[in-house]
Order: sequence, then structure tokens, then C-alpha cells
Amino acid sequence: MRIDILTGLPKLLESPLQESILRRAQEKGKVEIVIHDLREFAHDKHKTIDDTPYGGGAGMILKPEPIFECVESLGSQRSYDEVILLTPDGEPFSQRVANELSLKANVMLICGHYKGVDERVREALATRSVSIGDYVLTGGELAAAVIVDAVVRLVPGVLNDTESALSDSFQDGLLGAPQYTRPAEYRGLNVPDVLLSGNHSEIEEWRQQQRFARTKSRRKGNYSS
Ligand code: 6GU
Repeated sequence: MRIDILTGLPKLLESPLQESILRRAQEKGKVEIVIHDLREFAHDKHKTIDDTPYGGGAGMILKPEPIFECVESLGSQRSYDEVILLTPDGEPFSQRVANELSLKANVMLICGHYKGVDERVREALATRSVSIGDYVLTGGELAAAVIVDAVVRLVPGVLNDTESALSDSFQDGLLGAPQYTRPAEYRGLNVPDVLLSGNHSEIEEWRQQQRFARTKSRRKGNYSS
């Protein structure tokens, strides 16, 4: 899988993509992540990529030209399954969307910044727009890092058996059960007896009960992936 990220702030994205499982996935050749600096597609010597909004109002809007030219340059090199605009007014990101994207060969992520992106980018370039939740970030870069992390770990061969995504909380629409490791007693706080019992069917039953109870109380019982 190849993921291209278009941004005016490439530095904001570099380090999260170069650690841990994301680093290993790239080293193993399972995924290629390429960051593109929109300023390289600016037309003036100040490398301007934003401008004031037509009709007035606060903040700066990302200009269409650098984004169109970067997307077109990439599109001439390979065909993209998705061109995703990252914006708080997009479709909510979820495990279902992550699963879907993990099956694609070439995905482009366009990071919105400042107050917004010229709407013609969405109209003419984007196949969909995605938000990571109902709160406002200063830009799409951290959202891109979240989406890349959630998607890349689902790409076949990225996780090893002990890390397997199959047993993830959310893959079946339920939250995870509580987890413990040694010591069995710490500062008077005990690991539930059932987990020390060695009775695998009872442990499985307990975990499943915990998952239902947690999903009901924290997701009002209507979470579904
Ligand atoms: Cl994708 N972008 C911005 N700027 N804010 C967000 C978001 C995206 N998702 C949630 N908040």
C-alpha cells in the first residue's frame, strides 16, 4: 500500500510516522508513506499557499492551485483509489473506514489547515472527506497521523501474531476487556481471581461479559463498527 500526504506543515507529520509499528511497516516494505510539502507547489517567491476568504470572515483558506497541481502531478504517476480531504466537516472516521482503506493500493490524504480549504478541492479532487471526531484541530496533520496509524496496522503482514488485529477491541463492535499483568497484588489492588484460575472457558466468559458491560455503559449500548 502507498499513502501520499499533502500538507503545508510536513514537519508536524514526520516524527509520528517514523516510530514503532509504522516505522517497521515501512522498513518491511508493507507500506510506503510519502509526505508532500504544498509550499513546493506555491507560485510566488514567498511560497504562499493560503489566502483570505471571499465574502469576508476570519482566518485563511488554503488556495486551490498548489493542491490541484500536487494532486495532478501524483495522479499522472499512478492511479489513486481514494483522494481524501481531512476536514472536521467530513464523514466520521471509524474502524469500519480504517478496514476499508487498508484494502486500497494507493490513497492520498489532503490535510486542511487554517480556517479551511477552497471548496473546489472537495468538488473536483476528493473522492470523500473524513473527520476524526467532533472537535476542531488546527489542521488535518494530526488527523492524518491518526488515520495512517489505524489503517497501516491492518495491512496484512504489518502486525505479528502476538499483535494480531483480529482480536482488537472494535473489530467486532465491542470495547476490550480489562487487562492485567504481574504482580497479582499491587498496593492492595488485586487481579480478578478468574484470570489466575487457569480455567480458559471461564476466563473467556468473564471477558465477554466485561466487554458487553463496558460497551453498554460507555457507548450507550449502541456502538457498532
Ligand atoms: Cl480531519 N481536521 C481538522 N482540522 N480538525 C479535525 C479533523 C480534521 N477531525 C476532527 N477535527
